[in-house]
Amino acid sequence: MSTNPLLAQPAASTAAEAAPPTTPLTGAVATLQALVAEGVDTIFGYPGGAIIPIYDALYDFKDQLNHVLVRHEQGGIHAAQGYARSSGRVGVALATSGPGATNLVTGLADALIDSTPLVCITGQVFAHLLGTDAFQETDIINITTPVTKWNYQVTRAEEIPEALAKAFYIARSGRPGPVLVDITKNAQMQTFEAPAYERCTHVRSYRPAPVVRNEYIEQAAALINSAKQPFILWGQGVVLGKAEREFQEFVEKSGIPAAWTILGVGALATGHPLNVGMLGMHGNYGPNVLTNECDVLIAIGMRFDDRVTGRLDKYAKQAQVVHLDIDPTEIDKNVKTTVPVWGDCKETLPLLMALIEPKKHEAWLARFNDYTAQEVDAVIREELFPTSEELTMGEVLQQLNEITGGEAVIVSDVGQHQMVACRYALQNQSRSHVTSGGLGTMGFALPAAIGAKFGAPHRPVVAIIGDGGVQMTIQELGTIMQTGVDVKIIILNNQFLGMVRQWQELFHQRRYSFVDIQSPDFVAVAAGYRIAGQRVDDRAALRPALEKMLAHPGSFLLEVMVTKENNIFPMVPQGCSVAEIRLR
Ligand SMILES: Cc1ncc(C[n+]2csc(CCOP(=O)(O)OP(=O)(O)O)c2C)c(N)n1
Repeated sequence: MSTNPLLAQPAASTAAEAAPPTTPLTGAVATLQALVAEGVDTIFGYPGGAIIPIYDALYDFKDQLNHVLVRHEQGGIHAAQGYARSSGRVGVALATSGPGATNLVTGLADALIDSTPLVCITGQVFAHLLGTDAFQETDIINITTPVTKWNYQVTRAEEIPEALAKAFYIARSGRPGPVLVDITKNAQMQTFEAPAYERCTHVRSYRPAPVVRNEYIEQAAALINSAKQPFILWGQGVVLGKAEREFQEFVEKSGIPAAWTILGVGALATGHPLNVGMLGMHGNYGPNVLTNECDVLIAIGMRFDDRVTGRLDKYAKQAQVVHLDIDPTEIDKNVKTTVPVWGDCKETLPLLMALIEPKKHEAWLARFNDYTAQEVDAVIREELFPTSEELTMGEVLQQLNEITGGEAVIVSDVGQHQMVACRYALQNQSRSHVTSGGLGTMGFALPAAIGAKFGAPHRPVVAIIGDGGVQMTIQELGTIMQTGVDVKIIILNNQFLGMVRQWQELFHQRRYSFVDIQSPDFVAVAAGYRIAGQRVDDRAALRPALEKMLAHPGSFLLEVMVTKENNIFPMVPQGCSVAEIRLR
């Protein structure tokens, strides 16, 4: 008899006893059981021929899964993103094959660049028809490979549980991101003997959480302890790592001024004395200028995006750089790092905390405050408390802050209003601003706000959208109507594609080329969807209208007519260094 355990055959009776119990299931039911087992409560989707078996099974899962019928698959995936961003959970979107699947592509690209955990499930034609140009067949795996963290096509029902378990694990672990599982129709319909669902905890050749190296923690602490003018830049990694508490403790113990990228906002309250403001092209004056004067730059969970760094060869050249990130491909990608701290900041921040000395950098912090005072005089006061007759976007945010006290989840679209919302919205807690940061997807906010409300049902959700962007996904008012979800929508209407107009004004001699956009009567459109609304074009009406909107039991659309040609300042013009930021 062989002594090699790999060759030893178990006795037949033992094997029969050890076999796990199985249940006959269709692939469609196994798909939904996997979602329930992964803790999913809400899914956003739109049916079609290739995903009918899953929709048929959904009929019997109504008590366990709340399916939100959107009006367009792009709306579905943005809603799933909003859900994920406000709740910290995995967002789920369903779509049929062909056009349904391709309508997800923008959302996938958006979720990948903004590290949003999503599982998208697409129906696909029967396996025997693959590659035949069958009706509504599209090669969604190849189409979505560059815009997903992982994707996979399932052609047999037996593969479904394992594929979905992997999908959820990959979406939420390490640096989160979107995954797509494409399931052929035959796989949804086949019955197979399904073992009990097992969540995935490991995938060969995928290392989501690195082993933290102590020597780098020690080097980083030594640099921080010896720094005279240290500066912290933080990004969404703090939020994704659920490390807000550790981060605040680190900032407070080190006494180091800290500035945020737009996706990191709220990890430290906007009113915290060490929160010195927003980085980047339309960020605050002090953080941009002083990036080029600090001696140690501590980047935490941020990726040195070009909107943050401006011209790279003139970016923080004087500073030693400590970079904490979970994704090793971010380290040294754009900015050369002195000390790389590869790891989850939930783990690395406490290690670093233990080694840093408690300090205060009062003179250095005062410099940030001096710059803030200059920015208030040059820009902020007039934006928030205008002396001009026309309404400004900033005063709408200011009034909103006064009413909500910074407790609302703000969901902003893309353009000038987004920068105003990022700059001026008060944020008392994390996960309070959902916006399309990396991709800058117009049309994101309306559906994302729907998802954000499902993800944070006990918080007020206010979407801030431009008159251009809202027209990209306005059909999702139908989703609001049908679900009754309570989303407040503020359209800041400047009658222009404002951000493009600003660039044409400043850099193209005011040659306004196709930025003058007409809009429908938005309040009438809302009424058509049985959503209450109001239009405001004078200052006296603004505050009462905002109060009415927030007190309204249910969704409400408020259109505010604002100055047509206002520009967002400060601004780091493209191709300039952060230190060349202009106040006007
Ligand atoms: C899908 C998409 N198309 C085009 C753009 C380019 N773009 C960026 S901002 C902007 C103007 C946005 O106008 P509006 O929604 O009215 O907002 P405003 O800037 O006026 O606040 C455009 C066209 C984009 N970001 N996304």
